[in-house]
Amino acid sequence: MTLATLHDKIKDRSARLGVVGLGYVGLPLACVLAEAGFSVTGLEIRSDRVATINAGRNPIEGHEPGLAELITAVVGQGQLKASADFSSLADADIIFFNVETPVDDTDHQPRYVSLRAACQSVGQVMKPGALIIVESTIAPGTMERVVAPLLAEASGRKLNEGFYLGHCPERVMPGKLLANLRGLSRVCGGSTPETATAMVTLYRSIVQADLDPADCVTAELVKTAENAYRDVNIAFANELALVCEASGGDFLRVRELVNKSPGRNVLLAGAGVGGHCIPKDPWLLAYGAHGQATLNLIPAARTVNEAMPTHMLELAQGLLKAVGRDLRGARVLVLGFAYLEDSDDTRHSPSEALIVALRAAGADVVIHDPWVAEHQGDVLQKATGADAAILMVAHRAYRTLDLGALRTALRTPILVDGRRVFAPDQARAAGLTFRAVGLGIAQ
Ligand code: SAJ
Repeated sequence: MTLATLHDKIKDRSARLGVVGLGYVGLPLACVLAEAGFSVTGLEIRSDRVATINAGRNPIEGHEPGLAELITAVVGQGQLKASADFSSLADADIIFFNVETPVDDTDHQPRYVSLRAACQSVGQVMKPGALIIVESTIAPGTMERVVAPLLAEASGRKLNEGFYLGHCPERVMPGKLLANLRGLSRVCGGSTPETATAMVTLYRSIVQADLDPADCVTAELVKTAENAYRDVNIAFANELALVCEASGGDFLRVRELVNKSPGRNVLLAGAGVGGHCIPKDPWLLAYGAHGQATLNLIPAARTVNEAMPTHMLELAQGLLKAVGRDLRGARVLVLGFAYLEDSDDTRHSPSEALIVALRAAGADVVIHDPWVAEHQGDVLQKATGADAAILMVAHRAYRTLDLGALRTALRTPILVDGRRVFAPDQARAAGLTFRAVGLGIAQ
C-alpha cells in the first residue's frame, strides 16, 4: 500500500487501526479513534484487561470524566475490540505504540523492554505499507536507532518503502485523559514529510488543537524538552527557597515580587517532584545527546528536586533537636502520599522517598492521605501521639485542617509545611513549632 492510498483510507475512515498497550494513554486513544469512525483493534498483553474492555467496562483507575461511557459505547458498536494476540493486528493499516518507557533507577537510562517487544511482535505481523506511530515518550534518536532497525529486521522490509514511521508524543495527564487527548496540540513527527502530512490528517479526526508536522527527532526532542524545562524551573524555585530559608526571606513573597518583573515566572518550591513523566523525561532528553554533549543543568535539576524530601526530613529533625528529641524513636505523621494535590496517583511520589529516609533514621512513620485508599482515615486520630507532622501534598482537604486540634493531638507540637499550605502566624498562634519550605528561620 502506498502512502497516498493510506492517506485516502484515513480520510474516508476505512483505514484499520491498531493500538498496542491499552493503559491510561492507549485506551483513551483507541476509544476516541473508534468514536471518530475507525475500526480499532486494541492489543493488550494483560488478558484480564482484555476481558474487561471487551465487556465494555473501564479498567482505568481514578476519575476520568467520560471514559467509562465511551468505552461502553464504542465496544458496544463493535468499533473497538481488544485482543492479546498480535496476529489480530495483521490487517491494520496504522498501528500506534503506547507502551511504557521507564528509565533505570540507577543509571537513568531507558532499556525500552516493552518498546522492543512491541517492535518485534508487530514487525512479524504488520502488513506491507503499514504506518507505525510511537506515542510513548522516548529519547531523541530512538525512532532511528531502535524502532526502525527492529521493525525492518522483524518484517524484512525497508523503511519508507515496506513500512512508514511516525512519532507523536502523548500529552495526557491523569484525571484529564480525554480532555487533554482532544484539546492539546500535538507534534506529528514522520519518517518522511508525506508521512507527517498523513499523520496530521489522522490526528485531525480526534484533536481540536494545533497539529504540527515535523520529523521524528524533532518530535522526540519536543516532548522530552517540555518536561525537562518544567523540571529545571521547579529546581530553580526549590533552590531559591533554600536561599530564602538561609537568608531569612519568605520564598512566596520573593516569588510574588520577582514574577512582577516582565518575562519572569518562578514556579512553586515544594517537598519534591513526582509523577509519571517529570522525573523521567529529563533523563530521556539527556540520553538523546548520546554522550556527545556535556550536560550539567538537566542532571543537576534532578538532583535538586530529588533532594527536597530529605530537606523536609531535615527541617523536622532540626525542630526535634531543639526540644532535645531526635528522629530515632520519634513518631512522624506524613500528610499526603499522592504525587500531586487532589489526586490518588502515587507514582514516583516524593512522600515515598521521605518515608524511606524517615524509617532509615529510626522514626516510626504514620501516613495519611484522603485520596489514597490505604492511607485514608481521621487525620487527627493519626496525629495522636506523633512528634512531628510533615505536609507533603497540598490536598485541598488539608487547607481546612484545625491547627489547634492538630497541636492537641500531637505529642510534640511540630509541623513542617512542604507545600506552603499554612500561614506561619496561624500555625504558631495554634501553639505549633513551625517550619516551611522557603520560609526563613527568622520568619
Ligand atoms: N511541582 C512542584 N512545583 C511546581 C509544579 C509542580 O513542585 O511548580 C511538583 C508537583 O507537586 C508534582 C510534580 O512536580 O509532584 C509534577 O507536577 P506537574 O504539575 O508537572 O504534573 P504532572 O507530573 O502530571 O505533569 C504533566 C506533564 N504533562 C505531560 O507530560 C503530558 C507536564 O508537562 C504538564 O505541565 C503538567 O502535567 C500539567 O500541568 O498539566
